[in-house]
Amino acid sequence: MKLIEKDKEIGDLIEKEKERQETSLEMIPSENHTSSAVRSALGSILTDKYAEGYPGKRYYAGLEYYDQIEDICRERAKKLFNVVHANVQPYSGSPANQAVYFAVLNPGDTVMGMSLPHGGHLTHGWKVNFSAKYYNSVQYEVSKETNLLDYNAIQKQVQEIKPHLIWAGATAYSRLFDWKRLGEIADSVGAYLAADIAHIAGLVVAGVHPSPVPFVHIVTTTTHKTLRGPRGGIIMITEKGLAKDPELVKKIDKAVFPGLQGGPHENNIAGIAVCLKEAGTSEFKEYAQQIVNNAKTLALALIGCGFKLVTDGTDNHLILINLQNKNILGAEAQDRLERAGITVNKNSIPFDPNPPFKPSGLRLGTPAITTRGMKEPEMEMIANWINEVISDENNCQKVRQEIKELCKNFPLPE
Ligand code: DSN
Repeated sequence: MKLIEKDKEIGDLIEKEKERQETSLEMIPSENHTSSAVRSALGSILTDKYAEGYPGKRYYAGLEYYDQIEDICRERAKKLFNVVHANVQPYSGSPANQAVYFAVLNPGDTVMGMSLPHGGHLTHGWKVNFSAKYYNSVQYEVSKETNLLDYNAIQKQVQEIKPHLIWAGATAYSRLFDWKRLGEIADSVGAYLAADIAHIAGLVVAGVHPSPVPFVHIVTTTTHKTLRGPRGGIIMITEKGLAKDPELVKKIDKAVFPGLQGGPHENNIAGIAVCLKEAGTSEFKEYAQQIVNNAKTLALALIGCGFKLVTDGTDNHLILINLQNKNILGAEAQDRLERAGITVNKNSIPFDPNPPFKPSGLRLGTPAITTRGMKEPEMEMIANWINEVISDENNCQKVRQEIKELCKNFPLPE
């Protein structure tokens, strides 16, 4: 029986959301549209069973096929990212990062990560998060002049602080990471270096962003952003990580289960396995390259419309607009664009004079609209629409109609 016949209330809302996605542009850089193959695995009977433990060592019976699925998923992750171990059980990115703390630190140990308002993540030691409440967190920031990571300054700070763990990775940084330099900095004080590549994982596997793997000990990622899978998390250990700590595989696996989680969501793990297979194809490489080409085109077109971008452009999938010269705050801009059919999110900019709930920036990205097949000409149109809506609220309805027309030519993946 169809969902809509069994539960009309929920079925109707899902249909409405589908129509919303079909007729508008999803431009939050951490979001994407999954394939129907990924969604089939996710919505399969694999949601029915408990599977506490790991393949071959479970606490429940009846897991012959679950074991094979999780093994395939782990092997695909190892091959795709070129790592020696992958744990595919974390429920998402924050639990994956939490497991890293649990595996390699004791409460009170010192951790360094990029400050959230400068582009980092909550779990990299931001003050309201467990990572700063249970650990001694010291944050590094971007340069005031360039808004870029200043590796000399980070090195100096690391030498003074001598952290046990350093996080590298971001949610709102539009430039490449110098993993080699970060590796040297961590090694100089004997710290673990963990790369959180949640935003850029799809770009990394496609080779359009340098891989951190040769230079870091641990890599974490979500699976639903540029990687285009279901919501989930992976923790990976590199050769360098194993050389630093031969117990690292055991420590990470024990931290995930039984340390922090119970039964893994094996339907999700099957969906991740499918997305990892898709991410190993030549079509995916082209897709990832197009994400970056689109972001660069959009960035230039926005600059052409008088927008000021943090770091003046992008090397990856995301753009951070500094709205201070436009006399509008991020929240109002986000609301206007939503009414016009462009979904983006308000975001702090480095050294933002305004509070996080009323920040001066707007974060947008190209992964989802690139999945729909949009290319450079559409990026020019989108920049003009953003400009029209930010310049004059009265343009929202006109732009909404134009976006609906554009979306008819770029269906969601089926
Ligand atoms: N919430 C994610 C993002 O939007 O970037 C980070 O975890």
